[in-house]
Amino acid sequence: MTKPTDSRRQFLQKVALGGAFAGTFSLPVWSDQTKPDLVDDLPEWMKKPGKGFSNYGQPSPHEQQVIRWISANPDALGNGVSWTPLHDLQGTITPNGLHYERHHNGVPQIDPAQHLLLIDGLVDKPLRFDVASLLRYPMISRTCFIECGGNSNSGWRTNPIQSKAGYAHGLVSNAEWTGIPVKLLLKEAGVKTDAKWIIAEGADGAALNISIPLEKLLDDALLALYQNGERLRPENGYPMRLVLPGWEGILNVKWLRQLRLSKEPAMSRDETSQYTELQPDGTARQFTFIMEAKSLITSPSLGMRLLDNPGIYQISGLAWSGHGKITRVEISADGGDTWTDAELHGPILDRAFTRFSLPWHWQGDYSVLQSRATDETGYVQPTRDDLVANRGTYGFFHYNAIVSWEITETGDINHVYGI
Ligand SMILES: Nc1nc2c(c(=O)[nH]1)N[C@H]1C(S)=C(S)[C@@H](COP(=O)(O)O)O[C@H]1N2
Ligand SMILES: [Mo]
Repeated sequence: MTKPTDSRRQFLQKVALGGAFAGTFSLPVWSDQTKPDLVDDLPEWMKKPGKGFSNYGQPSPHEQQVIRWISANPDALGNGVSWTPLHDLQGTITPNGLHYERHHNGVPQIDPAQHLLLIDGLVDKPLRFDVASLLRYPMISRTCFIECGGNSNSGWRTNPIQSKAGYAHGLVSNAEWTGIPVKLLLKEAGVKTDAKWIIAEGADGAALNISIPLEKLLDDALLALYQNGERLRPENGYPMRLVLPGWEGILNVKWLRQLRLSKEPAMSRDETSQYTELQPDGTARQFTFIMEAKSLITSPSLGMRLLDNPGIYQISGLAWSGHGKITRVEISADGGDTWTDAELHGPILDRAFTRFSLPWHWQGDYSVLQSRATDETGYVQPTRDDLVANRGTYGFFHYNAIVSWEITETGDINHVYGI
């Protein structure tokens, strides 16, 4: 194993997308320079009329490998997760059919004509809404990520799991949600002064309930009805769900049926026995609402191979923070000894995915690729060693350490915990 002496030289800053092209490097070219005979060489699909129209479009049959990976309880198939294939996607918006899923007891098949939302408890007047009346309220759109508190938690294991990027870190997705600001509905109900918490309940077979501080619901919480322009998918909460930008997935209650205002949290199952984190000193963290900054190189990543030896590769990935905007992503090719700033692709949105990239000249030697995110609060994504030193390895939730991809001399990629 040989370490590159100065990995910074391997990054081609001057050809970065959106940057100045006036640098010392010329743009790499991969196009085939031979000129095919375009007239005689027509492909089959140009020699006959194409297929007709479709009522609802589907991906190309050649993209059938781009799927959510399901990991469900064999004894209770509706309990488990399915992972977004982040390694197969580009840009920042997660297509609705690939938004990750986390269900505690399956996907209820809700008839919207029968679904009701109740706002009660410490309010001046309890309110009940059907879907049709909610659709008449003023709506806003907000692009943000939702991330499960358990995302990436295989990182707590002793040995690095050898799963593709999305199948270890894809319990996070990013969508444009459209719906009603919850504060509007709470105002209508009239919040009593002693109300401090809201207990939200879903209309699924789990009747999942969870306590949320009232301030968040009076701030930026959304009662979402639309997801990337269309009505919510059943898996993601149809006909309505809470979206709490930047806050742990469990709080984004799907199939929402009740908001009960109260003085105290409910101390429900999912905020006591689950979604709490055992710390090294024997105490447990509770109500850890905000998802801290994280980043992930999605390409190159495990399951891919570097074919040219040596060659130029676009390092590309995603960064996000529940505290606000991403301000910086740095890349290392030597396991964290030296770092180079990646290009951030705009628009950089608050508590949403930010795509980053950096062209890298792989010299054919052993490398360990890492990305490190910083958010607008100045918080820097920790190394795994730092995270484990602070939290131990029994916390289960909120794993956000730097991810390392080992590149071997043959261009193979493995998940490692460092160099
Ligand atoms: N009613 C209800 N809401 C729920 C859940 C659930 O099982 N039932 N799962 C929660 C958890 S743990 C997460 S991470 C997110 C997942 O949202 P998604 O399936 O749309 O990605 O929904 C939350 N809301
Ligand atoms: Mo979750």
